[in-house]
Amino acid sequence: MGKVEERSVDPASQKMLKRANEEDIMVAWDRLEAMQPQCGFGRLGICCRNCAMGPCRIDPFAEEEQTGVCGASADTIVARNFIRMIAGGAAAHSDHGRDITHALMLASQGKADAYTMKDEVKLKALAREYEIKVDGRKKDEIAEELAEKIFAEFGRQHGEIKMPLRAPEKRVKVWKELGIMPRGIDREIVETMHRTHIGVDNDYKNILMHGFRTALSDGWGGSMVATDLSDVLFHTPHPILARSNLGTLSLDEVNVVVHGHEPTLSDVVVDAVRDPEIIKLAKEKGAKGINLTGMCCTAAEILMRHGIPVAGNFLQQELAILTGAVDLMMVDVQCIMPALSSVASAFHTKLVTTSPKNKAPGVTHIEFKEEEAYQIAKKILKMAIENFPNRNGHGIQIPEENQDLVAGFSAENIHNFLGGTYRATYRPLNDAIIKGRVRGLAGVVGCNNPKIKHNFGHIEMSKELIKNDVLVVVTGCTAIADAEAGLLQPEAAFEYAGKGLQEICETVGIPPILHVGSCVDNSRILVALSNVVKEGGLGEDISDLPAAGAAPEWMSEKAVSIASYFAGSGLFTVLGVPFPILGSKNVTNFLCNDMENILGGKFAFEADPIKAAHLMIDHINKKRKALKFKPMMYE
Ligand code: SF4
Ligand code: MSK
Repeated sequence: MGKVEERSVDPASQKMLKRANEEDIMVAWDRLEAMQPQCGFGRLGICCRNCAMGPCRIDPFAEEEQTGVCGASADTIVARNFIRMIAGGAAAHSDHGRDITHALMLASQGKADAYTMKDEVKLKALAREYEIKVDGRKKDEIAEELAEKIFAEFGRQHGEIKMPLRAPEKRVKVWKELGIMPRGIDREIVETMHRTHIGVDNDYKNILMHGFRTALSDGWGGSMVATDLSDVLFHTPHPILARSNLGTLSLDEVNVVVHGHEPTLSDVVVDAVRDPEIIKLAKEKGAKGINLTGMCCTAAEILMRHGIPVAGNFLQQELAILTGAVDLMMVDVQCIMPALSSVASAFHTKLVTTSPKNKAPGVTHIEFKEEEAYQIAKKILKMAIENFPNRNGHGIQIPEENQDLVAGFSAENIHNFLGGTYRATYRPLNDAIIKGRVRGLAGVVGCNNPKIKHNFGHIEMSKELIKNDVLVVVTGCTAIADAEAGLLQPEAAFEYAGKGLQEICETVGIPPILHVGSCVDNSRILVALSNVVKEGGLGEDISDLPAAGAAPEWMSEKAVSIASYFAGSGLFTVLGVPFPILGSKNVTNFLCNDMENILGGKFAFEADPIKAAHLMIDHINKKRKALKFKPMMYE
């Protein structure tokens, strides 16, 4: 069992890791240790099992260049494996987007009472974008037509999908000239599987370029659909105060944790916990009420819209159960560790799966159906209440750590905040960058990975960036890490930000790090950057902006897709853990160097978050110089 201080920087997590050690309960860090040494071929991306002549693996030290049985080179194998990761991530995000579209369709047809179109302004704006007649029509009619048109984007066979047209004109031109405008959201994922089948594409550059098209179909397609239609159904977030970390669990209330990604069930649970019948039942069982908290991206969805506390990020899912205070954890899809059931079995915690796409052996499954969302939410809550009296069997240890945060920023409201007094505009933000108050912009996103000390990469990188006057936007597990470190509060600007950024934060009353949502909400960053370009004065393309992206602790295929649509949209993007591509010098060189001349963006790998932040700052400075901006105001 490893030292807890080496596993996480978060004191609350350290306490639970200590408990895991003492009680001999395996958590992700232990399983990583037990897995050593991990397969070097896999790490370098040079094993292939795409057909039954294999598995083949390329010896990176062989004197003569090796190939697989079919003749596939290391370049081909690495490129194929890499774009299959993109496809896995794009599929997860896009299928999420499809589910939200389905919920919108049912809501518009009056078949799902729990949902209404709460954001009519956004509904109409989207409808106009999709050339749907708005005037004089009921919102249900508009929503039904919109859902139909968006469904068609998934399986589009002719032309191209619409949302990438939100990018600056020059960016769209780059994609068109390279022939990588996404055509259909599902189509690009299918084509990735086709091209990477035995005996198809073996030109690594051609393979990689299709990988970017697949990633773009996620960021400017499936993820963007998920974000926009969630806003229509559940309303676009507004800045909101909330709390974070394991200390948000309650000693005397029924603790229900929602974990996963989709807001369709969790948003309804937010209503159901306020149901008088549920509150009465909880009290009858000796609890003071129900305490709903979230985990991972589902947490972000209900945090941003309702201020529901966040219990933790990816590596805290097992630790939440280790408090002994979680009466029920309900999960939907993505980033849910199969290990949860074994940790839960050591406590009274009831684990419930809700998606037909995610079941687990021996775990209670209550299938979620949009048509009966409220009743299902209540059924699960009743199960949690019934389980509350069973807590006593195992000691409860809730860490006291419980940080305030502000969340709820979006491409729509950032410009209200940073905009002028009389009209919403990105102008003051652009001017602050041009005049050297703000150096530039950074999107820091992504998961935790036990290979990197939990939360260390996110927090240190974010702090270093704001210290250097870079305005940071965060999503997913990064946002939770930064919240737990107190960085998502306006006061953090005084403690950590450079003078220029501090002045902006003080004037506008925002934190130096803006929480813009869940993993699919990385699409908000793309739209915000496009808006900054369109406002003028910072170049003509996203690749001209003094801006960069990073995923300091990434682990999931979704993060590979996100990083690829960031880089494919023109952003320099730094990863804390290398992609499994180092087994091919050509692929590595293409992704970390040459692609900058083609797509404007490229990747770098750097585990040290301070060094990584400086790679981003150097890039931002390079872009400022190219734009002939004045030196930073306070340097
Ligand atoms: Fe081996 Fe080629 Fe089959 Fe891959 S596709 S397993 S490299 S023979
Ligand atoms: S939850 S994809 S661990 S950010 Fe979106 Fe966190 Fe990464 Fe999952």
